[in-house]
Amino acid sequence: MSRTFLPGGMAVVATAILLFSIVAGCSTPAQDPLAAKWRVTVNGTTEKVLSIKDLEAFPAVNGHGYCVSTTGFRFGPYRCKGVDLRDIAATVGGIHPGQKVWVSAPDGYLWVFDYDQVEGRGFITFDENLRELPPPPLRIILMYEQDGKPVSYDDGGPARIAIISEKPGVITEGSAWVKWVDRIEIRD
Ligand SMILES: Nc1nc2c(c(=O)[nH]1)N[C@H]1C(S)=C(S)[C@@H](COP(=O)(O)O)O[C@H]1N2
Ligand SMILES: [Mo]
Repeated sequence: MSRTFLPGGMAVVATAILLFSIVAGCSTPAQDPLAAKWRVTVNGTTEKVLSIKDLEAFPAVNGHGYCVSTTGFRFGPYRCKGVDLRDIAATVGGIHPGQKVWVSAPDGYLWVFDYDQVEGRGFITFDENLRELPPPPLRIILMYEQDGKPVSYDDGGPARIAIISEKPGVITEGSAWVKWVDRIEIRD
């Protein structure tokens, strides 16, 4: 490389500006390029399209999330922040007894929650040793922050399903933690 694109001094300044914008500008979910483009379509009796900014305007729910894959690999524990699925459903007519919520992602993955689960009941839970635990009250959230940071793409961000509890150490099945959520449907 005998010739550079920018004179040395300008390259240093450009790098400094770039680094500054990464540190200062892109740390909140809505400003992250992936998060800025992300939308979820919510379908019930009406339809709404929500952005991360829209999610941030809902009442925020915080809790402990911890899941395990079918192969026994554990993800977490995490501090999870997001929006209760019931609050999201409420914007398109709500969810009523007997209905189900279909949550899907661009890779074709789909998970269905029944009404009881949306109310936080009927999940199988485990303790740290993967022994089944009487399930405490749980909440399903569409999580946009994990451990105080935007959810990374690798972790299923910008928005992923998390099943959370008030106290830590409650493990749920990873298959329900839909990554890269882009569609939520309330169905009979
Ligand atoms: N969109 C999407 N979400 C998904 C999956 C998937 O394949 N696609 N796999 C699920 C399963 S089975 C598990 S155990 C957890 C963690 O899966 P990972 O090991 O692929 O991260 O994510 C869940 N969410
Ligand atoms: Mo899994």
